[in-house]
Amino acid sequence: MTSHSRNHKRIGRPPVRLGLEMLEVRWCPAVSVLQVGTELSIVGNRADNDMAIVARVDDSRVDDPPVTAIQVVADGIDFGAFRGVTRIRLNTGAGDDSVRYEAEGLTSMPPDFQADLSSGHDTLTLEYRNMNLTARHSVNVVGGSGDDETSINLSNVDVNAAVTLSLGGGTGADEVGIIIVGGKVGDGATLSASANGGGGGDEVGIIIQDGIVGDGATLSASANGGGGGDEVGIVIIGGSVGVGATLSASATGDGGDDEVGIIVIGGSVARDASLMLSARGGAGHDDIRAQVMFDPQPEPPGLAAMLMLDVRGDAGNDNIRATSDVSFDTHRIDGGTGLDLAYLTVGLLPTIGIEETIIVEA
Ligand SMILES: [Ca+2]
Ligand SMILES: [Ca+2]
Ligand SMILES: [Ca+2]
Repeated sequence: MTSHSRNHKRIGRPPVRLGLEMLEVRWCPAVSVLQVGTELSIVGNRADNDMAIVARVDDSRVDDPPVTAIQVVADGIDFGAFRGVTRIRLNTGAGDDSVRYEAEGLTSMPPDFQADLSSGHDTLTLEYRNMNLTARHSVNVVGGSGDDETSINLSNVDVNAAVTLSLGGGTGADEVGIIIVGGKVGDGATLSASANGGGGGDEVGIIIQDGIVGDGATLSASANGGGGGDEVGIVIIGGSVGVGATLSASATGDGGDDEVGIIVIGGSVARDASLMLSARGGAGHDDIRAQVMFDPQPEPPGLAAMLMLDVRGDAGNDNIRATSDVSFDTHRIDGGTGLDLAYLTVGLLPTIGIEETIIVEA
């Protein structure tokens, strides 16, 4: 290329101007909160996120019927109130996250709740207070990997609908708990509560205190330790099972050497009602306890109701002890394979105090 043509090109090119452009100020919180239609999505990042989600009656407005507002505060930032939400989807992302969810005094149905706590050692507590659940409602929590603590408390909730609670710890040593105090399952309604530890040595528990299962209603509680050596327990204290109603409780250790227990203390079971209790060790050397202590007043359960007790050690060398102050219509005590030791003590008529003891060595 000649020097002439180079000069020619330089002349024809427009001058380049360099300059600085102002960057807009961007607000980048670690947690994103977005409502699309009736779904509220809350997503954390890789850091340890701290979230508080509160559902309560929106008292900033006068509505008839009153409207529910979901207030979200995450990592110290107030994201404001969201209305018209029928479902909350939460993913906390990696990191050791802490989430507290409260639904209090609502006059309409709270949003369904789905949470994935992802990796990290996470904590999630859910509390429902002073409200009626009058339609379908579901809570589904997955702890993901890490040692997670998840719990739901249905204190003082009057349940009149089809409600499904499912809490899963995932891998890691988790604590998973469902507590129902004074909950009522209305006539013909259904409450299904399931707590699963997943892999790892978990503590899994369901407590039902003074629960009322209405006529024809169903309350089923299932606690499962999953793989690993777990502590799994279901405790039912007081309460009543109405005419034609069903209360079923199933505690399973699953794989690993587990401690499994079911305890029933007091309460009443009406005629044509069913009480079904199941405790299983699953594979591994398990320690299994089933204890039933009814208050025989005003009517000893078992005389007019269907009572079933199913205790199994499954594979492994298990230690089983089942005691009851009432007789069961069907009871199965089965050590399964392995060298098991099983004791069954049943007071056929507790007022007279006759007892029958069966020792099974397999
Ligand atoms: Ca996170
Ligand atoms: Ca986790
Ligand atoms: Ca686990």
